[in-house]
Amino acid sequence: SPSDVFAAVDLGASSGRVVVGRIGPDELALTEVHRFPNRPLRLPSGLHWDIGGLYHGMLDGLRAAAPHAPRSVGIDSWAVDYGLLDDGGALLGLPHHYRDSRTDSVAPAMVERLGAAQLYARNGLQFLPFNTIFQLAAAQGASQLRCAASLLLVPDLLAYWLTGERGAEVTNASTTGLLDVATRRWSPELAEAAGIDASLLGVLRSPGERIGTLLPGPAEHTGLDAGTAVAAVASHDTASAVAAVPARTERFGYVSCGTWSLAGLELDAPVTTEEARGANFTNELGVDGTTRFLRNIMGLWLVQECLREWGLDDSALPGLLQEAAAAPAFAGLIDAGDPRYLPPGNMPARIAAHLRETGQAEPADRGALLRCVLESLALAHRDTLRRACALSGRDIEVVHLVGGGARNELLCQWTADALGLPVESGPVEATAIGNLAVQARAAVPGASQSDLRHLIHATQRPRRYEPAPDTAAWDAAAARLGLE
Ligand code: ADP
Ligand code: LRH
Repeated sequence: SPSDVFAAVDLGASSGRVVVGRIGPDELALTEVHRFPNRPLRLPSGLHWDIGGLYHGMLDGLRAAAPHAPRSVGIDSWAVDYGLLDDGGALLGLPHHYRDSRTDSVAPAMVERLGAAQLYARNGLQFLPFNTIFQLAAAQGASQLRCAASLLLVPDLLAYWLTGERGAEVTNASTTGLLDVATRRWSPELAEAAGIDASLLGVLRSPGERIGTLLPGPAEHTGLDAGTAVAAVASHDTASAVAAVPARTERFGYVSCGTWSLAGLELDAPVTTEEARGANFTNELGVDGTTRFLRNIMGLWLVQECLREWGLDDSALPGLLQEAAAAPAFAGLIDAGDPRYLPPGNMPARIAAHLRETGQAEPADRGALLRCVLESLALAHRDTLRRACALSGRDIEVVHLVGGGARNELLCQWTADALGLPVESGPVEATAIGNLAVQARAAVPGASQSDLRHLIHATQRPRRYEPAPDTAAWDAAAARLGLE
């Protein structure tokens, strides 16, 4: 058949899904066969991922995918977090959640010790307190780390449970802080700095490589053919999302907008200048050896945590967004890149406190609070993309906003207005599509990334938001926050 079927397991911080894709030269048809919530566990040992629940969600999804007879399965998830295995392959405790507070003081102390410039020259990463290198430093002395024989990032851990094969997919490895930005190999010096034996780190594999086939247990549980391949994809969700940006020009910026907003550019090579470090830009690896030059913005996490505090879920969003649209413009603004928003809890109160501290009025109601968050996110998108262009010497003519945030019309329009550039929104499921696309390219040699982007554009038409005629109001708002 000219079309092939693949399955994507895509684990986001807020939910997991399994998507089946039928892909051919002119076809990209998606079926979401399973979706499940991703609920972290707060335990005496800290904030953890419910890795068993996620494994179950994946298997249930693969069972729903089995009747479609996928040729291969690919797994992606959020970055940086890992499980440790002992020498027999047993998991040593629940993986920590990147929002756990145990790195709070360890991370800055480690940067101080190693030197921020030296660290950036070596790994090219923005400072985020949860980078794996800092998590490992925080775990020094823990019995689990002492007993560990290997460290597997979350998608690699799940792939290990499916296939029995261990390894480290390179796009996700590039988020750990342990990969050398120049050689794209594990850095023995950085492993030593993190206090681990470099032998813990798995053999690197690239998107498109075959990991293995299903073990009898998962094959039986899911009903998938035992010969079904598990393929390495761009297992960092953001790398998959960027791979699926339906760009038709090279002059594009992107915002991968879900729990986080990851805003930046796709480059041929890293930018590790002192200016890029000062602006806290990261150089993560994309497919085909590209660099994702971007910065993390708190994203829709701010909204998710307000909803949670109010006892609501996403189904309340359409109504609340109408209230936000009716609330006064630019009444209160926050820095949506501020690390104070990293931990969970009390989000509306924390935002109100931030507004008070900066001499601004507290929001009158939920609509006003939501407006503050969305305008602030649009300003952060603008600041980040403008700086990315300045730092890399590149120019853009369009911004692609993909992920769940593409459903938020206010955020898309305001991002366009703030930047004075058109925003093309969607696909909402860019990450799953990027996961599937890498599998399809591996199965059908010769297909290029740009062919795939055109196919995605043709089959998942983005919605276009034209910017307002001038940016004066947004310029003034940006100036209030000291942003570009
Ligand atoms: P992640 O992959 O990080 O878990 P998603 O890309 O799935 O996140 O995006 C989830 C976000 O999408 C939600 O937090 C919410 O803000 C947004 N969203 C979901 N449904 C809607 C909707 N109907 N209208 C506007 N935004 C929505
Ligand atoms: C988005 C994401 C992001 C990382 C964060 C930990 O889901 O992978 O790219 O910085 O989670």
